[in-house]
Amino acid sequence: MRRTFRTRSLLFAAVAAAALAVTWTGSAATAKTVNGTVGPGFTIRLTMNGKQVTKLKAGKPYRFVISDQADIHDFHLSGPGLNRVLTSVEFTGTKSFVLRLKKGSYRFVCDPHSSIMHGRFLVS
Ligand SMILES: [Cu+2]
Repeated sequence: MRRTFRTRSLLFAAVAAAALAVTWTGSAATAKTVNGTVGPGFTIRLTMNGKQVTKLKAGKPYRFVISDQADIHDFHLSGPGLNRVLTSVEFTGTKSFVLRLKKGSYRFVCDPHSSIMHGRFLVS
């Protein structure tokens, strides 16, 4: 009887601590990850859980993890209130950004090859 109570208390404490940990690390930790990939060929993609991103929610934080796999491409994201080169042409590697997007249509391109390397998604 006593042992059961103690076990439950410990379990409760652990759950409470976990809940606090989430609160402390803030919204960035709870942001869903969106994966951007550009290169190594002439491709640019934006995916979430392996599926192409077509819509995201306005005002929610998303962690954009951009993998730039060539020094001839960049990853340029633009839309309402945003016009940002997330990875430059010279850069290769991965960068991470937590972004909150506004309602509207967003476009991502590789600037040097924007006629063939581009995509878009909606935020609502
Ligand atoms: Cu390119």
